[in-house]
Amino acid sequence: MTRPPQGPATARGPRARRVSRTALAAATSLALGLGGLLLTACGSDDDDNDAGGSAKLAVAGACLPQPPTPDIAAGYLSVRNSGDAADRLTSVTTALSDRVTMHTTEGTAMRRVSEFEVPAGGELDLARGGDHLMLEKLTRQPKVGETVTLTLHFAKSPAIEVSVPVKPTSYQPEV
Ligand SMILES: [Cu+2]
Repeated sequence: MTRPPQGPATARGPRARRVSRTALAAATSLALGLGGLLLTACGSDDDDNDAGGSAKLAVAGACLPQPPTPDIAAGYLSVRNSGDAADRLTSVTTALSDRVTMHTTEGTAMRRVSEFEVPAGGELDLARGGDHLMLEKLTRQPKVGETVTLTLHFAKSPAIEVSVPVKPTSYQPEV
C-alpha cells in the first residue's frame, strides 16, 4: 500500500505481466506476514486465559445421507474450536460401521487421510464435495429418520459422541 505506483494498470505486454506478478508476490508476503502477526497476537492473549493452550470443541450440523448402496455411507459435520490450541480428529467409531475412514476430495478423486486438523479459533468442515467421513462395511443400512451415534476421537480433547440424523440421499447439509 505504501509502494509507489508501478505503471498504469491497463498496460499490456511483458511489463504489465511483471507488475502483476510483483503485486501477487506482495499480496502473498502480506498474507504470510499477517498470519505471523495473528499468531503472535494469539500467543500474547494466552496470558489472559485461564489455563491457555487448550482446544474447546463443539460439533454442529452433523448428517448422514441415506446411502444408495447397502455397504457404504458418507458422513458430514462441523467441529468448531473456540479454544486457543489446535486439535486433530484422529478417528471415528460407530456401531453402524466396522471401518470409518477420513477422506479428502481432490478434483473428482477421494484420498484417504489419517487425521483432520481442527484449527484453534476455527472450524473443521466436513461437507459434500470436500472432506468427509466414509463409513464402510455397514452393519445395517441406515434409513431416513433414524439417528446414528458417531464417536469422534481427538488427539488431545476427550472424545465427543454425536447423534447424527439420517437424511434423504440427496440432502445438502446447511453449513
Ligand atoms: Cu470418500
